[in-house]
Amino acid sequence: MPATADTRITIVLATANRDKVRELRPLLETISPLFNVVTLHELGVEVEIEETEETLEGNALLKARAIFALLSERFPFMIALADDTGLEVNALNGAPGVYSARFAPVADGRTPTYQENVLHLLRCMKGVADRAACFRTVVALKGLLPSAQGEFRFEHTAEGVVPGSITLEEQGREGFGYDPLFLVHATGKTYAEMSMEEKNSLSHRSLAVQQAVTDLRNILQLKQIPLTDTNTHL
Ligand code: ITT
Repeated sequence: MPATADTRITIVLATANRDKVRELRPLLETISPLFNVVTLHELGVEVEIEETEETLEGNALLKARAIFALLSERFPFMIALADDTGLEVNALNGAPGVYSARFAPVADGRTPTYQENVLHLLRCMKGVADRAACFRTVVALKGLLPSAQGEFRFEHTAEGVVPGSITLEEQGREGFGYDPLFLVHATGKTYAEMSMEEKNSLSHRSLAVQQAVTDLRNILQLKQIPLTDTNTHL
C-alpha cells in the first residue's frame, strides 16, 4: 500500500488489560492526533500471550512481536505497542517486579485479582520500615512503516520509572492494580487519589510512552525516512 500524505500511523495496543488501554489511548492521542490508536478488543482479537520472559523488556517485546505477527497482514503499515509494568519494592528485593500480575498466591492457578495482590503486598509489608518502591514500565514498539525504499521495519523499547513508597493502607479509589498503595512523593498522593489525567501527566507509563515516541521520531530521522505529513507530526 503506497503511503499518502494523510496516512495516519496505526498503533495497535498489544494489551488485553482494559485499564492500561484507558490510560494508553489518551496518552498517545495527546502526543499526536495523527496516531490511529486501535485496541485488540476493537479488532475482535482475543488472545492470551503467555509472559515467559524474566524481564519487563523481554515480555514487552514478546507481546509486541506476537501482536505484530498476528495483525501485519491486516495492516500493511502499523506499529504494535506493548507495555509491561512492574512494581519494585526495595524491602522485597525488587518483588513483585516482573511478576506483579501474579503476586498473591492463589490455589487454582488463576491470575489473582487486583485486590488479592494489594492485600498480599500489605501483608508482606506489615511492620516493614523501609517502604521505598518504584513503578517501572517498558514500552516495546514493533513496526513496519513506509519509506523511500518501500518499507522500514523496526523494534524499539523505552522505559519509564517513578519512585515512591508503599502506604500502610489503601488510599483512594481511582486507577487500578496497586495504585491505592503507591504514594508519589512529589504530589503527596497515591495514584488512586489522582484523576486519570493527573496520573497520566506523571506516571511510569506516560514517561515510557513519551520516551518511545521521541525515540521513534529520532530513528525515522536518522534512517532518513522521508517524513510524510504523518511522520512530521509525530
Ligand atoms: P497485558 O500483559 O495484557 O498488557 P497485564 O495486566 O498482564 O496486561 P502487566 O504484566 O504489564 O499487564 O502488569 C502487571 C500487573 O501490574 C497488572 O496486572 C497490575 O496489577 C499492575 N499494574 C500495571 N500497571 C499498573 C499501574 O499503572 N498502576 C497500578 N498497577 C499496575
